[in-house]
Amino acid sequence: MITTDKAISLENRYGAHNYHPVPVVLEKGDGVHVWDPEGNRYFDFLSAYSAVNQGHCHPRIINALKEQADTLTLTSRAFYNSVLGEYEKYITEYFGFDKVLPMNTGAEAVETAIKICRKWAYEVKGIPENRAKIIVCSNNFHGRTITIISFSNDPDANQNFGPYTPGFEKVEYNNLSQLENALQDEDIAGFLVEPIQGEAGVMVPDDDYLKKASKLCEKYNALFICDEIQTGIARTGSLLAVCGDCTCKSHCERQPEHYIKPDILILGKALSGGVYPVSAVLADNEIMDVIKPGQHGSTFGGNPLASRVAIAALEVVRDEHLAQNARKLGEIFRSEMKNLQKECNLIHNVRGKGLLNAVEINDSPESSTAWNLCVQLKNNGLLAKPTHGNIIRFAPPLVMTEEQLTECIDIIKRTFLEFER
Ligand code: IF1
Repeated sequence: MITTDKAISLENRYGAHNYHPVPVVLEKGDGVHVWDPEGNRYFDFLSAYSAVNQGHCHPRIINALKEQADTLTLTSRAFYNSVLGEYEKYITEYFGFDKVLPMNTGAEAVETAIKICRKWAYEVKGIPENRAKIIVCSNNFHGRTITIISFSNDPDANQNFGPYTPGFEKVEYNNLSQLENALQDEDIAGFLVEPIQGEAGVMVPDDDYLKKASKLCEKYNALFICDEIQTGIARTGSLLAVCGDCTCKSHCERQPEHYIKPDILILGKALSGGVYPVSAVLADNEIMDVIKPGQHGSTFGGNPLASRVAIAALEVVRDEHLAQNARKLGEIFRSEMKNLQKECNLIHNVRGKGLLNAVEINDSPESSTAWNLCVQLKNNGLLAKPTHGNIIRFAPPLVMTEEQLTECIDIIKRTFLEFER
């Protein structure tokens, strides 16, 4: 039986110090709750960075994992397997694309999308070889590989990891004139964007930004690539953040003018409900078919275990109406946080969509106020963690009930009102 202190000391002694965790040890998870080794219960308001949208250890997903784990876990793609084709059919129909390229982590899926975009640029658009450029946004977060951090402007993410991968142009997020200006370059292959910038502090763009950005990409024959690894799978109150108003594909068919279809869609995290690393890149044939046998892959990509888990995870999102719930609870949460803002001087700004929300603390990013608030929240039974110093991200599992949300809002209010800087 391990204790909190023992677990922390073991991680400090034997683990690389690539994180600075909130001082709590998690031993058990169920739905919106997690427990530490001493049996203290917490509401999880980070959801493993939106990987457990379906709640911790969702029984339908765990059962799918257990059944498949007892049958066949990994074959490699040297052979077919009896689950992958069923999963590929399911996920492509679920999101409305011709094909999927199955991968494992989010960063791998982003790298895959970059490779597909570049190959399409040379073989379909006709950009001269090695000249393809992809537009990205400042303050982006797309993962931690060398190529991805090469186009990051966060020194923590890229300092002393050079030399960097070339072929990326940066524009300001939510700035259509800068995007159109950058698209004039005939070597532009695509535009990679987060529908909401999560790590940057839940930066929500103007309502028409994504629609107009997709139209600009169409006008200049560049691929519109959406990284929905954190915002997708119902987190922001619709199945995908990029298509905003709808909570399912059929709604988009009814109101096609609302529907923004990325040329390449990137998914991860909650694609498995946090049970197993599963990511995916979706595109239609004229883009995906640039990849020929032997040109891309991975040992675990498309394994039967991941496939079964992902089908179950997506079924839960649909059957438990998680997008609708996220939309409803998110509106309540932001409204209550804005009321709290009037009662205390700790809150500078409240923003978000669905259950991806952030409270910007009224102090400098260098201050420890947000951190100290998160430690106090932990002591009061709610787990959250600051991003970029003074922004607290609040993102509970989407299975939360209104009653549980009310209890959590009370914890947050009490913590903020009792807090002394
Ligand atoms: C860490 C951040 C969040 C992502 C988007 C790709 C990836 C992520 C939009 C890569 C991953 C994770 C990574 C994790 C913490 C977390 C994170 F703080 F790092 F930035 F959520 F905001 N695109 N985000 O959010 O997916 O390879 O991790 O599966 O690296 O500390 P991955």
